[in-house]
Amino acid sequence: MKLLKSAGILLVVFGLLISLVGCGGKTAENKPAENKPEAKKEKLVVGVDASFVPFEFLNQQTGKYEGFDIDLWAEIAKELGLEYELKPMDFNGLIPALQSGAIDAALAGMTIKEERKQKVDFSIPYYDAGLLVLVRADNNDIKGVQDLKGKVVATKTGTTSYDYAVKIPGVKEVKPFPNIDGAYMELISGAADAVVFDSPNVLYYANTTGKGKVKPVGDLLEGQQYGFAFPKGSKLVPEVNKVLEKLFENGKYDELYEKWFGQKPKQKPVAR
Ligand code: ASN
Repeated sequence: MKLLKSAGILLVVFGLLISLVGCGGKTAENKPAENKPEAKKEKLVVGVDASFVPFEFLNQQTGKYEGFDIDLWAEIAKELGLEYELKPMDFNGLIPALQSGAIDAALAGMTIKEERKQKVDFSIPYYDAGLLVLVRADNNDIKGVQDLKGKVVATKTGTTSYDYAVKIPGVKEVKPFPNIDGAYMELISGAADAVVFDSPNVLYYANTTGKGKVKPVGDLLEGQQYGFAFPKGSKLVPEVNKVLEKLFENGKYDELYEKWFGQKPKQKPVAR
C-alpha cells in the first residue's frame, strides 16, 4: 500500500515536471512570434451566412460550405497565401462579430451600405444585385411591390430587404426570419403573402426547391452591390481589393460567375 502511494506521488511529481517543461517550451516557442514573418500566417476566422444560395450554403452530402462567395474567397486566399476556417452564423450576427474581432472577414452577399460602413470596412463591390418580390405560384393579385398594401411580407432579419419592406406603403406586417428559408416556408404555408429578398437568392430558390410553388413578380427593386466585410481598419481590405481586380481581369471571376449563375456577367461591378 505504502509502496503504491509513493509510486503514485512519484508519478504526480513526474507529471508536474513534464507539464512544466512543456509550458517552458511553449513560451519560448511563442515569444519571438511577434517578430517572425509567420506571425502574419495566423489562421483567419471567416464568418459565413448560414444559408444564402448560391453564395454560401451547406452541401448536405459533403458537409462542406459551397457557393460563389466561398469559391471567390478561396481564390483570394490562395493568391494572398491566407489560411482560414469558415464559421457559419446568422446574417444578423456577422457585423457585431466583425466589430468585436471574433471574425476577421464576412462572406454573406452583404450589401455595401452607408450605415454599415460606419461599423465595418468593405471590399470593392464584387456583385450587382437588387430585390425581388416572390409570391405563391397560384397568386394572381400580387403583380409587384405596388400590390403589397394590406399584405403580410416575410424576409430575413437585419437585411436591406427588411429595411425596404417596412417602408412599403400600407404593408400589413413584416415578419423577419433569422434565415431566409424560414421566410420561404412562411410563404409556402400561406402564413405570408409575399417574400421580399435579394434577387439572386429569390431566383435561385424559384428555380430549384421552390419550382412550381412560387414565382417572382414585378421589377427588380433597389440596385445593390455586394462586398466582403472586414473589421474597421483591417489591413486585408487593400490586399483583397487588389486580388479582386486581378480576378476581374484574368477571367477567373467570369468563370466562377458562370459556374454559379449559369451565364457570364454582363459587366463587372463598378463601385458606385
Ligand atoms: N444582401 C442583403 C443584405 O446585405 C441580404 C443578405 O442576406 N446578404 O442585407
